[in-house]
Amino acid sequence: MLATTRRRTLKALGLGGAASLAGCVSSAPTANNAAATQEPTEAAAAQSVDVDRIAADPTDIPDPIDRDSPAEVDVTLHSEEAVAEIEDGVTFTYMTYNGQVPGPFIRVRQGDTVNLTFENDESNSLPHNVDFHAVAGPGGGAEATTTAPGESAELRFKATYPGAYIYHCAVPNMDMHISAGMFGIILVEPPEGMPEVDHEIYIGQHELYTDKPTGEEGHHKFDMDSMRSEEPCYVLMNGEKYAWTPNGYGPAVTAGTDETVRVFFVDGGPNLSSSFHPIGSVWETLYPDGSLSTEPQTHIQTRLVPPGSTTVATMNSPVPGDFKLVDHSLSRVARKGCMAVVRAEGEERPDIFDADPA
Ligand SMILES: [Cu+2]
Repeated sequence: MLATTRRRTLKALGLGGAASLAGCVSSAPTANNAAATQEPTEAAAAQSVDVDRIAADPTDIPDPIDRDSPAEVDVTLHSEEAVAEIEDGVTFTYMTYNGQVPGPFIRVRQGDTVNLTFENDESNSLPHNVDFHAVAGPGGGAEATTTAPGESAELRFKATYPGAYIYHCAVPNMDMHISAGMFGIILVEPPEGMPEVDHEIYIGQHELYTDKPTGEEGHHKFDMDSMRSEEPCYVLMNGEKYAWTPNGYGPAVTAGTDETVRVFFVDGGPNLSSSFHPIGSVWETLYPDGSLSTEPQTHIQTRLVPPGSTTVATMNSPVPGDFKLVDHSLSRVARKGCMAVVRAEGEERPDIFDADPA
């Protein structure tokens, strides 16, 4: 019975396979008149991809820190401009750290010294850098790491305060670079560490501004006008439409009904806040804005996460099923691709949830 209910829900959320309707940019052609207004010289065909999967693996997180003294940690971030698919048949030239969105999850301990090497790939076309909100220093390191294609820079910093922080590109067109994919999380664990959990996942939300309606096949170029008016064509979790759902690469994680999942969530933006909610559940514990030096809140249904911030939250489900992580501004879910799924497996618990009591 639960399976039927789940299918019905997926259909209601627009996951049945139908293409989204056009209209993310007021000046863009709609699906109905695209052929009439398309420029004949425009290379509309999807391009061959440089990266097969731009969506970062949500479980690709360094292990919790098992040290009781500070250390020096070497980190390399390599900026890469790369063509990849937003969804089937729709390509875009992303800007990334290490060829993935969001960028690599960096995990250190308060008091650690980070030796950062920042590389700008020689095949890139633009300068890039990195601004860490975990850095106590001018620009979060942005000026110190600004490099032209083919160059590299080094930055040494001490992680003086704990928390989960965004890092992002901060060149003058920073909104464009973040929108194209240049953001991630650096976690600075407090000296005592964090409570033990069974699973950890890493999800990054951001929005893409392109020159074609959502879902129109072909190569989408970045569109400054839709960014200026803050009307994105796509709002995504981990860089691709429904990437970590059963309709994409599969659930972000599969956990037992007796297990706890910790979600590290970052909103790259550059402009939209996320109303972060687990459908069919609540956040059991939640550290607002990734602040780990406060007590967590408990039983939070929806948490606003502004651009340039994070949240760290745990969830668990006593009953099996698929639990959709969404931005509760639900048009972004139904029409713009914003969703990830956490799957719970275990015994049915009709005393808690019974979809067919008759
Ligand atoms: Cu950049």
